[in-house]
Amino acid sequence: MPSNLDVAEKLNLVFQLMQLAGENRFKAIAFDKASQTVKGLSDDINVYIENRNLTDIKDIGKSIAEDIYAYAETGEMPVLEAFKEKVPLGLIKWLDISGLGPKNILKIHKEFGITEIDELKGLIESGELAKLSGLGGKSAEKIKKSIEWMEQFDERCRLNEATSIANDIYESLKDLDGVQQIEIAGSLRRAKETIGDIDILIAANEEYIPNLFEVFTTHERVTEILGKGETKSSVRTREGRQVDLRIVKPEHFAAALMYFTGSKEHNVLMRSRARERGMSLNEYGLYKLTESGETNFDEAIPFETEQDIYDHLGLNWVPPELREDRGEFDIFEEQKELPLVQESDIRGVIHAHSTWSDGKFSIKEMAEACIERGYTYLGITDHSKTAAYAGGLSVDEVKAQWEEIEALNEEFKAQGTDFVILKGIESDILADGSLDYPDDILEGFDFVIASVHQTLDMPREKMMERFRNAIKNPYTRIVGHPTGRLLLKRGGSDIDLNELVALAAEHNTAIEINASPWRLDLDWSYGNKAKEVGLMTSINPDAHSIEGIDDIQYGVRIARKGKYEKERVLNTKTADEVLEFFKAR
Ligand code: DGT
Ligand code: CA
Ligand code: CA
Ligand code: ZN
Repeated sequence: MPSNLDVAEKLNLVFQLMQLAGENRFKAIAFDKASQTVKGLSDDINVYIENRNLTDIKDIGKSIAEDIYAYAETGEMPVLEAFKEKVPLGLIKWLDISGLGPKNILKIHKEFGITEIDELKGLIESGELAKLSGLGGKSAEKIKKSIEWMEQFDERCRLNEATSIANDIYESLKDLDGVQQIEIAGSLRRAKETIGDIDILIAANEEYIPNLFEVFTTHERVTEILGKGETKSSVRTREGRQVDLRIVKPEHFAAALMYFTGSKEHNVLMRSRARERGMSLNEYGLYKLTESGETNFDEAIPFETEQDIYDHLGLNWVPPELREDRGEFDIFEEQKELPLVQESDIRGVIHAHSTWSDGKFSIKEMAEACIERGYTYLGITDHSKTAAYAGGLSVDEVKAQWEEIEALNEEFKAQGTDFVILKGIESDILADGSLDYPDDILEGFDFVIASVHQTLDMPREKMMERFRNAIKNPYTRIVGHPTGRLLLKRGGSDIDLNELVALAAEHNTAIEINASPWRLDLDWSYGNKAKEVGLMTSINPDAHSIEGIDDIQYGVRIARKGKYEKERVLNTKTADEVLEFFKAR
C-alpha cells in the first residue's frame, strides 16, 4: 500500500515532467495542487482508495483519481510512465538552475542529447551552449554561475525541508520507551536560514539505547546508515540529508542540549564566562576548576535545565534563535526576556498571489484558506503590469480585481464573517526606482508592496538610487524581498542593507521578512540595525498557493532571530490598525 507521501511524490514528479515536456500549464498545475493536497492530508489515502472515493478530496479530479487507483493496484502510474518516456528524469534537477526554464532545458536536451548537469557544464565551457539560438553568451554565463551556486550548497538545505524531516523523525521517537526528553538541536533549533545536518538529542538510560537507535536507523525516510556508535548514530535520508541522533544520560541532557544547539561562537563565549567564574562548561555539565585550572569532574555543579546553566553564568535564558554572538550576552545580562514575536501573534496574511497573476488559487479560495487558519485579513498582492512573465495586471484588470474584492468583502459582511480582503499590489520597482502604475491607480490600492524583479544585478550605487526613489515614493508601504536572493540557488542584489533599513524606518515604510524558505529576505542578520532604528517589518508568506500561506512559520522564526518584538511586526495587528499604518504616509 502506498503512503500519502509516496502518492504525493509521484504526482509531483508528473508535475515536473509535464513542465519539461511543455504540457499545458493548467494541466501541470492540477498535478501540483493534487500533490500538495495529498501531502497535507490528515487521513490515510488508502481509505479513499479502498472506498473508491478519491474525488471527494479537494483538488483531485476524475482523471488524477484514476491515476492513483492504478498506482495503488499496479505500483505504476500510467501518466507518469508516459512522461518518463518523453522526458529523461535527469533533467528534473535542471529545473533548479535559475535562468534556465523548462523550454530551454528541453531545447538543449534535444539539440545535444545530454541529460546530466556535468554534461551541461561541459557545453558551457566549450562555448557550444552560447551558440544555441535564443540563448547567447550572457545566459550561458548566468547558467554557469547558477550551477556553481547549486554545487557549493549541495551540502545544505532550506528550512522547510529540514523542518519536515526533523519533525517526522522526532514524532517517531518521542513516545518510545525510555525517552525522558527529546529536542531538535543544532542550526535548526537556532532557525538558521539554511541547514547543514539535523541534530536530535535524547535523554535516556543506557538499557533503552539499542532499541532507540534501531527505530531511528530503520525510519522510512532513511536510505543509508552513515555511522552507529554507542551514543551517536548518523543516517542519510532519501532527500540526501544527514541526521545525527545523540543519546545522553538524563543528568547530562541540559548541558548537551546547550552544547549541540550552538552556535560554536555562542558556546565559546559561554565557556569563557564559565572560566571567569572558576568553572568549566562542556557537553556533559558544569564543573569546578582545580587550582591548576583543570576541569574537576568530581565536583559537578548541579543543574536541571538550560535556564539553570545560564543562571550560574550570570545570564537569563537566551532563546535559541539568538545564540549567534550578536549582542545576546549584553541583552540577557540585563533583561529577563525579549517580547519576541510568536506564531500565535500573527493575525493576518499580507503578500499573496492569486490566479489574477501567477498564483494557483482564486482570491476566494485563498481567503477561505486564511479563514480556516484563523486569520482575519488577507492582503492580496498580485504582480504589476511590467511583470508580464508572471501575469502582471493591466490597469483594467486592476479595476476588475477591485470589484471582485469588494464583492467578496460584502459577502463576508453579510455572512457575519470577521474577515476582510485588502487591495494590494506587488508593484515592480522599475529601473529608475519608480512604481509601475500612474498615481491615480496607486491611490486606489489599500497598500503597495514595492519589489525588484528585473535587473537585480545593477551596480551597488545604481541599485541604491533605485531603492531610495522607491522608498521615498509615498505609495510604497512595504518593500518586498529586498535582495531578491533565492537561497542555495542565487545570490541577491548588491545593496547596502544597513542604509536601506535606516531609510525605510525614516520614511515609516516597512521592509518585509519574506517568509518563503527560498528567500527569508530581509535577512535576520540586519536585526540589530533594524531594532536600533525601530524598523517595522511584516512577516509575509508571498504565497502563490494555499500551502504557501503556511510558510509564515519560517518567517516568524527568522523574525525572532532578527530580534523583532511583536510590536514591530505589522501583521500581528488588527486589520484596522494595519490600514491605519498604510494610510500614515
Ligand atoms: P549546520 O549543521 O552546519 O547547519 O550547523 P550546526 O550549528 O548545527 O553545526 P553542527 O551540526 O556541526 O554542530 C551542532 C552544534 O554542536 C554546533 O552548533 C555547536 C556544537 N559544536 C560542534 N562542534 C563544535 C566545536 O568544535 N566547538 C564548539 N564549541 N561547539 C561545537
Ligand atoms: Ca547541524
Ligand atoms: Ca551535526
Ligand atoms: Zn516578488
